[in-house]
Amino acid sequence: MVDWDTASYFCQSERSGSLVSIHSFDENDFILNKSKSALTGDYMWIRMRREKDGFLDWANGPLDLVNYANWANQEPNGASIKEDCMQMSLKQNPGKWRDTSCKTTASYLCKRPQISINLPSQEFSRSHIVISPI
Ligand SMILES: [Ca+2]
Repeated sequence: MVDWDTASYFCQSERSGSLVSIHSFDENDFILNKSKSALTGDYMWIRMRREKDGFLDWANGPLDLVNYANWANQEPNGASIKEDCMQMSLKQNPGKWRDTSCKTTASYLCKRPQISINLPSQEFSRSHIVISPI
């Protein structure tokens, strides 16, 4: 379990990728399922962060559209109390997102494009590899 910065740095430096970004219900489900075999703990980091301008964005990785979210009830609720990093719940509220302090610790998954040819590019699970950090 590590804080958001450590997780993000590990994915970039050790896995040539980034923390997971999520762009559809299917992708959210895919990652939740992947977490069940790969991760421990109640939450995992995703790459979404609150930027200085207050907007949520996919930080520290490729430019990705913010086109999907799966917030838990009453989340995100931490704009005024520095809950600037986002997590996905694994146990209590599986698949739902929340904002929380970037300094708390959680598990994480890294994502990187699959290097291959003749890929059906729209199918997430074949166009990307999601890997556990350890
Ligand atoms: Ca929150």
